[in-house]
Amino acid sequence: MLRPQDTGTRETKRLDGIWRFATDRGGVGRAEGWWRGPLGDARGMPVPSSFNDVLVDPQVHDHVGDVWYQREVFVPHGWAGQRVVLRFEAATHRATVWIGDAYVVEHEGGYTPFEADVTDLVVPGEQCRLTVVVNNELTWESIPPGIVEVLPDGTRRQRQYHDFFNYAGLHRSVWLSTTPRAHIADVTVTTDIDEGVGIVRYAVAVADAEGMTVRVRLRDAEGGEVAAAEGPDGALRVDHPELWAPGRGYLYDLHVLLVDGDGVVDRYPLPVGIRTVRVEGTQFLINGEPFYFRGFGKHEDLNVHGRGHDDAAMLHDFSLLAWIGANSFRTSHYPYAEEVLEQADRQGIVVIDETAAVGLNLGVGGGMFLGGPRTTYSDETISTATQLVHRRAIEELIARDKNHPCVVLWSLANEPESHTDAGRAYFEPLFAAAREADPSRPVGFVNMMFALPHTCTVTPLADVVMINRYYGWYVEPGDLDAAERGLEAELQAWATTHGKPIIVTEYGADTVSGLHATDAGMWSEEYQVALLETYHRVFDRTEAVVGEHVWNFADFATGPSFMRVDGNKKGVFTRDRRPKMAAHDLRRRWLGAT
Ligand code: BDP
Repeated sequence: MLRPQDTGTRETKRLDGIWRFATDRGGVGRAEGWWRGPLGDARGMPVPSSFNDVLVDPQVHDHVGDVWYQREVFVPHGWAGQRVVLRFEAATHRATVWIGDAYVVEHEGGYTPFEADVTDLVVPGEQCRLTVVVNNELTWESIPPGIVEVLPDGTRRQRQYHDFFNYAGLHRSVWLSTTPRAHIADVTVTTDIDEGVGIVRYAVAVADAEGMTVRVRLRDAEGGEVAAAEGPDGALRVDHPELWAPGRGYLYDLHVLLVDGDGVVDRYPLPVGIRTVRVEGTQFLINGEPFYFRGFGKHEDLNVHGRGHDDAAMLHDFSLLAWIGANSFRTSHYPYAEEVLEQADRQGIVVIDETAAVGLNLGVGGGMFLGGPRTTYSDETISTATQLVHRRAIEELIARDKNHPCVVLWSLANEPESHTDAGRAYFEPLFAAAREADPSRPVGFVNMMFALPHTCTVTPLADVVMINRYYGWYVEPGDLDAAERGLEAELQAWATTHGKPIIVTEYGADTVSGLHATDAGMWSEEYQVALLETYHRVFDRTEAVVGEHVWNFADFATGPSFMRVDGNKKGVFTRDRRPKMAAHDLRRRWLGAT
């Protein structure tokens, strides 16, 4: 699925702005057909944004169920004769869409785009009513999972198995766009380096284009043509290629043309970075060179916006990554906005791309439910129905992000139950699906401490070991000597048992910005620095460790919990992006800055 863009043959109209918005407290909107007319009792709500924190209204903030968005859309008169497409980049966690009275499309999964051909539902030069119902409930059949409790008075309450706040709404842009009727439907690019020559393999899918021809031209960053070919798939050879590399986001432009005789029917340019990714023994190789991941697990999380995309905030985060000397991050715990990946491509930042499968582990979350279910994989909990949704989430993620050079590794889940045969049975088909969808990149998942080197049943399926560890925080709290011993012993065991590269995808300490202590007590800035330095000593002694991603880049909002004070405070930056002491310390380690 190609992202809309303006080209010589395509036009776009972003439908961002303030939409009419209503919470459906009684859950009656679908039965009453709210899309058939203007929403009653509507308030304004910005798109893109989470709806939760914009208004000062606890009933909106904590709403569980359906919310309705609506606006009028003018379809440009010049679009007559074109194919018109409506696209949502993210509706969290599921949505159904109507134009006027007509049903258009529905989609499950809060972080991948969906679109529909609406040519027959709109009239160029006229206005139409666009209505979307977005549902934010997490259940056993959603990724991530959760439980909706219905209280005696009918109020719905969300229980979930992850700490970050369940932000919801239209988090990313909504687009109306055109393509010609005969059009380029998809482009897939993989790259290789063959004795110094760059190879760009491409495959172009077209629609309604019988008898037409595909042509591709590859241009360098200055616009000079370096290779060209004809046909829907093939390989381009680039002599003396400028490689895409960490810290150097060099991009070529693959110009795809659909031609009919001499006439260009459709054109679509795609940025392409030539690079290779391979795992060899305990090394993670980019362009044949050992790569060491320095960076963070992040969140899409901001004051007021929630998880809503914001270009200014995004560029500021990237600027902070450069300032601190990070070369990579993980899209914990869901696919991020496409703008983020585009920026990572340009900036040469390496990305571990993760699905929204977090909390598939009732051994952790079960306790929070005080008697809730404890068996993770069963017909009543994480079942084959969940697995099917998870599989689609993986396929949609790969379909969306396959062409980004920044993405070097797929993460299929965060901290699932992975020490049991049931976990292995659940994940085996998912690894197979990911490898089928993308044979070119390594695949992994993020392990949590219940599954150790000799008991983890899922790591054998993965190309790399990714582990989250909290020695010195949840384990051996306050005792960094014990933490150092425990961490070192465990990392050695991972290295010898599996012989794969190890990325420590989370480690950190909750830290209240401004809290200082001479004895480096827990929650102080001094403790965060001391904990990170402890881990770094161990990493530097362990050859198989090829990456350190501190948890978290910034403080972030969570649901209510006795373990959190105004959110998760493991950020190296505060939620408004001010550095804690640890940020300066990391900058010294990563950049040698003084
Ligand atoms: C890890 C989770 C992460 C949490 C973190 C924490 O992967 O989402 O925020 O713990 O507790 O287990 O800070």
